[in-house]
Amino acid sequence: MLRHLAILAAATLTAAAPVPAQSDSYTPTPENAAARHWFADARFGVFLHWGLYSQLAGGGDKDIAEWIMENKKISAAHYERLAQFFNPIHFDADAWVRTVKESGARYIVITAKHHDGFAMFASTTSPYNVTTTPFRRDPIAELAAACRRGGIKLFFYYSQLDWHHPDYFPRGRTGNHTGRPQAGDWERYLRYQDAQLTELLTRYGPIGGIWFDGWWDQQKTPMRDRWQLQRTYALIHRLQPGALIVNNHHIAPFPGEDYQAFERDLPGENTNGYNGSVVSTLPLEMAETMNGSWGFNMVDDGFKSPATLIATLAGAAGRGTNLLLNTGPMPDGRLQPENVDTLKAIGGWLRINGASIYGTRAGPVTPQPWGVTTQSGNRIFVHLLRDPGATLTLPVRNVRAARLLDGGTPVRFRRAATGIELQGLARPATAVDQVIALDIAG
Ligand code: JFZ
Repeated sequence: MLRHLAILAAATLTAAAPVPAQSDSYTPTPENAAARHWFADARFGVFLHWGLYSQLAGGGDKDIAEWIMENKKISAAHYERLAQFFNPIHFDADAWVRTVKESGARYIVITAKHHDGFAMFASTTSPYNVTTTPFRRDPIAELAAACRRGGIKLFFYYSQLDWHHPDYFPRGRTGNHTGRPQAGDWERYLRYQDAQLTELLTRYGPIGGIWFDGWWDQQKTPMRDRWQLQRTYALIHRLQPGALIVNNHHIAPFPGEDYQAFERDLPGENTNGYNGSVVSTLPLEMAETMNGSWGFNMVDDGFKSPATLIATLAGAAGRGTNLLLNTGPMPDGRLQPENVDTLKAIGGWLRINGASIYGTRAGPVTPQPWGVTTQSGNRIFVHLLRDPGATLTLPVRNVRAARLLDGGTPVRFRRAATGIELQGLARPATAVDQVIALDIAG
């Protein structure tokens, strides 16, 4: 940061032309700009947390899943044993993709490597990868092929933080109970990371992008720019210019990042204390769990209802944000049946109401107690997430027609001083999200 300020100051003294701020210095390629547009249009993705930890299923603790190595202070040597048992005999990539398609989601983000450091893909950088387990197959390759067949874009979650690699040193906030020697070559770790990313970007066809996590582990250690993000991001954009980069660091995006991630909160909200208030002008995405857990947890039955999650999806769309909805596949390779049911229910709603979500941007009315608006061309969608009463005044002009999106029943309206007043509204108490489509003059 100080270095950037120094460069800016020096540049200001010598150059007459305005100096772009550091955050503007990255110009996306045309492929990348097109991918961002595709991404914002997609509006709904499925997040998959799957790894060695899935086998432990939280160990009976509702609050533990993919963090079990850290939470239970398991040494790297002991945790490695899990690789000897990994054999998800029911894994069927096409079945996963079918479920994702039935949910209406347009993309998948899967954990290629989580904090435990285990590569779920065939990596030649280290034997600590899925092909050295009894399973021997490369589930990432199978999923990439199934996604290609199914027209689903595939993104890779990649943890910069690593609880296993000895060269992840100096250690950060976590990973301090793994029994690794207090020594390591940080530059060698970065080379390992870049080598794995190169594999992910060259062996699985065109991918949607890389979803980084774990940056924050080094946040409180003295060398804050230890990550050399620009070097890693440049590598990715060079290998696949259309691949999008996102980093779950919970602060304002760095140059090179193509969209901004929010964790279990809508942009601008911060109920979990994870997200700062900065909402950038990049495309936005909010990741959310179906129960309380990212990785499979056998005792967490606190499943959010389809209605709740559809409201989250619409609420996100009304804020110009994608929903990335998580499910943690089970150790046998199947998706959790409860989650499959929920995904199908969301898909059922989207088949009828998808026009109010896909391809939309945030609508002209900011989020309200009754719901949100989205817009696509000359159509504005009013999402009634709660009963607004019989009439609703909206600051929208030039309305030609108003109809329920589901069924097309006309909705009465009259011009009001500030826009229009919708009349005779009767949102059924059982409605999840009653959508009214307004046609406006072009
Ligand atoms: C991260 C991961 O740690 C988690 O396992 C999961 O993959 C999720 C999607 O992303 O979650 C975080 C990241 C940062 C903080 C908390 C949880 N943080 O800074 O407090």
